[in-house]
This record gives sequence, structure tokens and C-alpha cells, in this order.
Amino acid sequence: MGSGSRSNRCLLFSTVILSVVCIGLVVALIVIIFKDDDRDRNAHPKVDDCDVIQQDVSEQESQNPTVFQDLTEKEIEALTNYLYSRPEFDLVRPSANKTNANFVFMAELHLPNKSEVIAHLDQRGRQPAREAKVIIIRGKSSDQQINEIVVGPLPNPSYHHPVPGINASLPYFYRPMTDDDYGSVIANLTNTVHSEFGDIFRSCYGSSVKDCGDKCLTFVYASTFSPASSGTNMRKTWYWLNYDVEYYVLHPVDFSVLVGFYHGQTNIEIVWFQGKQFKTLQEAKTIAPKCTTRSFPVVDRNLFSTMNQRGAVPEAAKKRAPIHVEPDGKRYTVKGRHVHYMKWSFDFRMSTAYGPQVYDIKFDGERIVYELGLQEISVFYTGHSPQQRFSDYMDSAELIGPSGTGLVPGADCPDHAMFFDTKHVTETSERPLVVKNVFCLFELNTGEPIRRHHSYSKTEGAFYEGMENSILVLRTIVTIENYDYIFDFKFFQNGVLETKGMSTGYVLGNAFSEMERKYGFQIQDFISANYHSHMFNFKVDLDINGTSNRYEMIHVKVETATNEFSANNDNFSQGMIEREIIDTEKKAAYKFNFENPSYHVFYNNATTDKYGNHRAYRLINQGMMKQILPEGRNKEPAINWARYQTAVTRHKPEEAHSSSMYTEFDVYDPVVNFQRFIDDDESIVDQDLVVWVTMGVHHIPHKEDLPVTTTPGMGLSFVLQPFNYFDEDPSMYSLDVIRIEPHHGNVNVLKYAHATGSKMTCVPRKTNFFDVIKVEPSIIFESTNG
Ligand SMILES: *[C@@H]1O[C@H](CO)[C@@H](O)[C@H](O)[C@H]1NC(C)=O
Ligand SMILES: *[C@@H]1O[C@H](CO)[C@@H](O)[C@H](O)[C@H]1NC(C)=O
Ligand SMILES: *[C@@H]1O[C@H](CO)[C@@H](O)[C@H](O)[C@H]1NC(C)=O
Ligand SMILES: *[C@@H]1O[C@H](CO)[C@@H](O)[C@H](O)[C@H]1NC(C)=O
Ligand SMILES: *[C@@H]1O[C@H](CO)[C@@H](O)[C@H](O)[C@H]1NC(C)=O
Ligand SMILES: *[C@@H]1O[C@H](CO)[C@@H](O)[C@H](O)[C@H]1NC(C)=O
Ligand SMILES: *[C@@H]1O[C@H](CO)[C@@H](O)[C@H](O)[C@H]1NC(C)=O
Ligand SMILES: [Cu+2]
Repeated sequence: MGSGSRSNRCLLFSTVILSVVCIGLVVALIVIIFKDDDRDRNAHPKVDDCDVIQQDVSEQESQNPTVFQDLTEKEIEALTNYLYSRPEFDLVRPSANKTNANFVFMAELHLPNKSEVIAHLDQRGRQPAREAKVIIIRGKSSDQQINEIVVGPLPNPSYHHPVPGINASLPYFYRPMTDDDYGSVIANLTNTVHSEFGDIFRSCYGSSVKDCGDKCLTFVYASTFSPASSGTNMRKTWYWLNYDVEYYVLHPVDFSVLVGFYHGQTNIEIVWFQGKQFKTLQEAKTIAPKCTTRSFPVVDRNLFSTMNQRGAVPEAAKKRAPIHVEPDGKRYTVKGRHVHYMKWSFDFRMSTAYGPQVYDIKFDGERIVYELGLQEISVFYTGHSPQQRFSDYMDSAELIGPSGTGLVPGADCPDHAMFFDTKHVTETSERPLVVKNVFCLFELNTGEPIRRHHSYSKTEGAFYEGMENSILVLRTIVTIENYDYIFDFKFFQNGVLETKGMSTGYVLGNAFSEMERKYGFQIQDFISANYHSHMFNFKVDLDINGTSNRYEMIHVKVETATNEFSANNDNFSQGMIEREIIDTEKKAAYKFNFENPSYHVFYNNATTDKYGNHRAYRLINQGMMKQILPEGRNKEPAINWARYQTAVTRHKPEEAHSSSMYTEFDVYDPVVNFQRFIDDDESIVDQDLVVWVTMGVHHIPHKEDLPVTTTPGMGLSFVLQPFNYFDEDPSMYSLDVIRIEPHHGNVNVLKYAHATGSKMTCVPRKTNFFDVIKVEPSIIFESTNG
């Protein structure tokens, strides 16, 4: 969601000197931690520290980054040197004044063409050149523009060219709002508003924007007023006024201003106060209606908008919650960002623009998915007040990657998870922005059987067999201002892959008025929380038994026919299946229809089994939502991927992503127009196919969204399920089963891996996270000294 602070992008890695101090402290800590472990060892004799089954999570910084790996420190340095030394770019450094200057907005890995990657991976071909995608905002030249370029080969760059498929020169107007843009306004805005409204704020709200001590109002929240809503191709932003308390989004007052940006100057265009709009502050001041008087919120641990633990605790709740144990150590291995788990293997990274991406997902050595990645997160609000009404966000405008910040063991991920860092190159920092603990990886016993059958009756054979469902989860959480989105990639032992998104975090409060009842519920004395919709779009580049794939819909239909077994010859109706090859992109743009149930399967026509079945995977979208806005109007075109619950297109390097960071401003001529991927209506029979999956949730907030939205009920997922791909459930090899059979009037229990009575060789290691953050607080909070 749009905003002023964008604090996550300002996280700076410690300076060298600080690092040295930190290393010293960490060494000291390790000594302490080992002492702790010793105590554990005494409590549990013969316990090995299982995490020591060495996992190489270093970045393979050294010489050979893999094809999917994020840019390494060395590559970033070489890239930066290249960019700053070329006169044609004429760049200023991140710390410089960037107004009317040329600067690097961001840089990240540019994936090579898929054909080259596949040749490299499968036929041991040469590793394609490592390349970076760089976005340069040129504010200096008389022809201001934005350039997306590819620079390579890393780490010794010698060439650059425009990113294929993107116009080599994008309008300067499209550039995302930067910290400078937002920040430059706030001081002036605060002064200007204070001089006119200082007294009114004091009498209406018991507070002010200046000279207010610890009882202040703040303009920190801002939302872009898209040209699609303002009707003009201008950059404009609504600045909201909130009480500056924890947490401010739940403390809006009914005052906002629309600020227009003109060549480095800003101008207040609309003042919204107490449910009315005015042209100027003076006008608002003179003819404004009487305000409803409010006093400054009482700030204590019980303040409704804080997440402090509160309320009476039942006796049983005083005990600790269950935890996970990996009795024989980790059942997965990691090298760099390459993971092996049971029969699965995959690579992952954090894209700066788009967030979590998973690559080369294989089961039993066969590639199922080449690329699985988040493309966009949108939230569209509703309301009477303009600041809420026009708050429609496409979060890639904020850069999704750097919005992923430190995950906390024991809350965000189980204690036994492994954690991974990432880095970003953005306009805010000369050095790569290092973000610790941005991914976690853990095996999870879901507590459900993955399968079981119990034949109780002797006549039916009398046996029991069942298997616990343990899965591998790769997780990241991005926080976009008030909202937090949890993304999971779940790998099941039976060849199923689930991708899940969940929302939590704060709802965006709106100052309550009778006019807001149409849009939401009043959830606190002065606050309405309005209906909004969250939507996610994912790219799923499937490779089912190779890259030549078909998309088939298996329709469930009704057949009515004479019933030759009926005494009265009455007709009989039953379901039947009807298979349909979906042959073009337009036909594959799918809008769910309850009347026409169907399966969506993907396969390679060249391979069949002895029964003529194709080895297919089925895509099940369990997170569908109807996007209700009219197509082609206002901001809907910016999320035109949301028109379809799934769409299937041909893989093309120039259709790499369904959205872009320009969607706030490019609505009349989008840089990436997803609808165009479909409109050329190419054949998708026996082609390399990409499925674009949209999920979403209509969120009508209620009181239990205070203080924050909870995840149960907010989960959206889609599942890839093998469909005639294997001859049987491919998890039959698993030892995680229990079988019970009758045996001479007694029972035989077969527990395989459940080593009955044998000792656990590992106990969960205590996380040292909470000690580490004390010496390196930047893992968890923006550093204030840099
Ligand atoms: C940055 O540069 C612009 C234009 O050159 C100038 O108007 C502005 O005052 C400068 N800002 C700062 C903070 O120096
Ligand atoms: C990659 O694909 C693009 C778009 O199809 C093409 O223009 C380019 O030449 C390809 N690059 C290489 C190195 O094959
Ligand atoms: C590229 O963008 C420019 C404006 O920046 C426009 O004039 C031109 O037509 C665009 N080219 C293409 C191929 O879309
Ligand atoms: C400061 O705000 C006033 C009032 O909106 C505006 O007229 C002026 O241009 C602003 N100054 C700058 C440097 O943006
Ligand atoms: C496709 O399936 C056949 C039959 O199981 C197998 O032999 C072949 O290796 C598979 N090819 C790919 C690329 O998965
Ligand atoms: C019974 O089914 C047949 C075949 O679909 C159809 O022609 C016929 O009209 C049906 N009769 C009735 C009574 O529905
Ligand atoms: C698809 O496979 C079937 C046999 O499984 C074959 O008869 C048919 O020719 C194939 N179609 C194409 C277009 O390859
Ligand atoms: Cu919500």
C-alpha cells in the first residue's frame, strides 16, 4: 500500500566498524550459547546438535553463482562500477539529491532465456551469462525517461541493452514514488497546514502537527491518486492525517489533503475536512462545519490499536505451546538456495520487484515447474472519504522484495526452521541492502494423516495403515505498510505442491461518519473499517514431462438416457466427463462458472501410459475471488490479470511478468498489459505453457480485525496435483507410516521410521535469534544511524 515511510527500504547494513564490533559480540554470544547447550547436554545425555548436519546456506559468493541465484556481492560491486563509470548514464549516487538527476532505481538478477537455462541444466550446456536488470530513472536530460536495461556479463560487465519486450524509453511520468517524493512534501505540508489549522486541530482533535510534544498528528500515511481516478496525467497524492500513536492507521481524523507534484514544486489542491471538500486551507478554515471534538488517545498497553498481550489468561494457557522436534535431524538439505527434500528439489530467490520466486521444481528428478513466482499484490479500498475511496494499491509500485523483512522464529516460523538472507540494490543505499531472515524453510508435521484406511471388520481383512502428513514449507512474509502477507510454498510427499497466500496485519482505518456505513462497519469509537479486496497474481511456468504441453479441461456434464434397467423405463441422469483441448489463449482465459464444473490439466501429448492416459498435473485454484469492478474502467485495467481466475499463455521471454511497478501511473498505456498476452490469441497446443493464477479475498472488516486481522479464514491457495502422472501415490515409499495387522490373536505393529523406544538423537536447538538481534538490531528494525 502506498505510503510515506517505506521504512523497509532504508534498512542499512552495518558499517565495517560496527560489523567488527558485532563479530566480537557474536563470538562472545556463541560462547554463552554453547554454555547453554552444555546445560541441555547434561539434561539430555548423548544428544547431538542436529543442525550441525552441515547445511551450506552461504551464498556460494565465491566463484560460481547458479543460474537462479540473486546477484552476489561481487556482481553488485562490478555492476555498480560499470554503471557509475559510463558517461552515457551520468548517474548520481543514492545519497545525492535525486531531483532532476539520473539515478539507479533498482537492480536485480535478469533471468536468462529459458531455452538457454534448460540446455544448461538438462544437457550440461554452458551456463548462460549472468545478467542484471537495472532500472534507471533519468530526470536530468531534457528528454526525461525511464530505461530498463540488461547489463552483462557479470561479474565483468561489458554490454547493456534494453530489456526485451519493454519499450526502451518509458515516460518519466511513470516512475514510482520514491522516499524523496513523499518525504520532500511532509515538512512543507506540516508547516503550511499548521499555520492555518493549528488552532482548529487543537480544539477538534486535542493535538496538532507541530509543537505538540508527544501528542501529535502526522501525515506519514499517503496514497497515490491515480490518473485513472483523478482524470489527469498528473502525479498526485492524498496525505492522511492520523494520531501519531501505535498504531497510527487505526487513528485517522477526518482531514486529508490532495497534493499535486509539479516540477519539484508541490501544491495543495483539495482539502478534505469533516466530510466536506474545499479548494484551499483558508476556505476550509473559514467555512468548515463544526468538528466533532475528540481528545488524544490514551496511550497505554490496553489501547485497542496496540498488539500488547492483554485479557484474563485461562490456567492451561500458562503452559508453553507445543513445539516441533526433528528426532533424527533435518530431512532436507540446502546448498546455497538449492533445496532437496525427499523426492523434491528446487531453487528460490527474492525478486526485488516481485517478491518470492521458486525455480526448477522437480519431483523424482522430473521438472514439474520451471518458474513459480508472485507477480503482484493488489488492494482496492472503498469509502466515502476520498483518501479511502481512491486507495487502490498495486504493491509492486512499492517494490515487493524489500518489503520482506526479518522473520521471527517461534512466531513467524517454527523454531526449528532454517533462515535465509537476501539483498537488494535500490535507490536508497549505495551498499546492497541486506535483509536477514527473509525466508524460512522448515519441515512441518501437519498433524493430519496424508492417507489412512482402517479395516476393522475381520471379514474385510482387518488391517490398519495410515501415514502422518509431513511437508516442507518455504515461507516469506512481506509487510506493505499496514498489511502483512504470508506466502508459503508447500511440498508434499505425494507430489502435490501448494502455493498459499494469507493476509494479516492492520486494517486501514477511516474516520467514521454516517456516510461510511455503506462501505463498512464502525469498529471503534471514531473508526470505520471499510470493505476492500486483496488479490494476488502468480506465474506458474509448468513443464509437465517436458516443455511441450497441452491444456485440457475435463468438463463434468450431465447425461440423461433411457434406463434399460428400470421397470418403468424412466430416463436416468448421471454425471459424465467430457474432455476438451483448449487450443488458444483466448479460450484459456478462464472465468469460473458454477454451472460448468471442470478440471484443468496439463500434459505432454507425446507420452502416454499403457492405458492411453497422459502424465498430467492438475491445477486447483482454491483461492478464487470474483473481481467485481467493471472491466476497462478506472483502475481495473491496472489489474487486468484479475479478470481471470486462471489464464494460460505461451511462454515468452518478453512476457516475463503480468504486472509492473509502473501501474500507479501508466493506466492509459500500460508498460505491461497482461490482457495483451491473451489478445494475440496464439495457439497453446503442444507449446511451452505458462499459467497465471489469480486469488483473492473480499475483506469486510469486523471488530475482531482489531487490533489486527488474523490468518484463519484468510488463507488462499492453489494446488498442483499429479493427475495420472504416476502409476500410484508416489509417497508409498515413505517410512512415516504405521501399519497394524492381526497376528495370532494379537496384533503386529509395523512402525518403520517410528523407531519404537529408540532415543531421539536430537533435541530442538534453542534459537539464538533473540540474542543476535540485541547485537544486530538492524535485522528487525531500520537502523537509525545510517
Ligand atoms: C534538490 O534539487 C532540486 C533541484 O535541483 C532543488 O530544488 C532542491 O531544493 C534540492 N533539494 C535539497 C534537499 O537539496
Ligand atoms: C532471448 O529471447 C528474446 C525474446 O524472445 C530474444 O530477443 C533474445 O535474442 C533471446 N536472447 C538470447 C541470448 O537468446
Ligand atoms: C515507446 O514509448 C514512446 C513514448 O515514451 C512511444 O512514443 C513509442 O511509441 C513507444 N514504442 C512502442 C513500440 O510502444
Ligand atoms: C510548500 O507548500 C505550499 C502550499 O501548498 C506551496 O505553495 C509551495 O509550493 C510548497 N513548496 C514547495 C517547495 O513545494
Ligand atoms: C516423460 O515421461 C516419460 C515416461 O515416463 C519419461 O521416460 C521421460 O523421461 C519423461 N520426460 C520428461 C522430460 O520428464
Ligand atoms: C429420455 O432420454 C432420451 C435420450 O436422451 C430423450 O430422447 C428422451 O426425450 C428422454 N425422455 C424423457 C421422458 O425425458
Ligand atoms: C497426440 O497423441 C496421440 C496419441 O497419443 C496421437 O495420435 C496424436 O497424433 C498426437 N497429436 C499430436 C498433435 O501430436
Ligand atoms: Cu483486508
